Amino acid sequence: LKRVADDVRIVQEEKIPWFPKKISDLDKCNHLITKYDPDLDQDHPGFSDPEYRKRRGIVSELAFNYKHGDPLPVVEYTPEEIATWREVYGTLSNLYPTHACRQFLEALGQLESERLYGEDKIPQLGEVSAFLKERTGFQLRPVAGLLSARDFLASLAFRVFQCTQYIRHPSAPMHSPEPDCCHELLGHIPMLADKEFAQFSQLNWETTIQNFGICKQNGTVKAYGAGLLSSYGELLYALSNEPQYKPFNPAETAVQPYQDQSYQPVYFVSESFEDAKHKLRQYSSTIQKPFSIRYDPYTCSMEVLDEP
Ligand code: NLE
Repeated sequence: LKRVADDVRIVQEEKIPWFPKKISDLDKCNHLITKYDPDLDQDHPGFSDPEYRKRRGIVSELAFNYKHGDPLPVVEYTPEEIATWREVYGTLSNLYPTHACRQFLEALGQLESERLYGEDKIPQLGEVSAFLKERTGFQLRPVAGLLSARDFLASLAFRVFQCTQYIRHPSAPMHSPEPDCCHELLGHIPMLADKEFAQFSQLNWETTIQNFGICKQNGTVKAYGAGLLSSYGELLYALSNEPQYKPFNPAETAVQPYQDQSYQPVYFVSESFEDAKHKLRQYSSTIQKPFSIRYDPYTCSMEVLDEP
């Protein structure tokens, strides 16, 4: 009888798809979604610019060659790239005080006062990673493009955030169809410097709300989604009265496809971070799993626990 039970267990285990168990396994979590990249997407602003595509390829190569434990690659940005950054940074800086949530503004203030962020240089991943590590234990690794949701979320479980290093095309600074360094550095990094948000990101999060979420704060609505905080086109649109708003409900947002070609048709509004966290916890407890998992922060690895 015991034998049968063992056999059944082995069969069950084989059905569970592979997932990273230790932090260096993230070297295998680099599956990209290529539909928005400039080589394949005809609507990408860089599609008909061979110079741009070549440059993006060189920067992406750094990420393909990266292995856990290597120093984070340094990119020597060109004056034209820095000009794009200046445009994005300058425009967004004027919008943040009225459009971004409190946690974001606090972290951005710190990044600026430590001179990591400013209009004149594109921050390098190494220094930003060190900043985050001291605050919330998050660290960065480079990625070559838009990651699959599975690999993206798996990295968060290790408090690792995967960042692109190339920059958007200069013809479209207000919105990029794919992540770029403006999106990572301005959209995601400041939020990951907030303790509560970092904790939340590691535990259970999902990609639509992480990129396009809005929350109520002091009687008005503010953006906390990274896709909004890095796109001044969409940031203005999302907080105008044009789009449709729905109360945040994990079961619904989890299946809402987001689209990067242009702005979202609907945005989900949380009552507060507290409330969003509570709702997500409740939702994730309804997801059936054949085992549970515990993150061991000393070894940076996952312990798989059998269900009692
Ligand atoms: N649309 C965003 C931006 O322009 O910064 C990027 C979204 C990546 C998911």
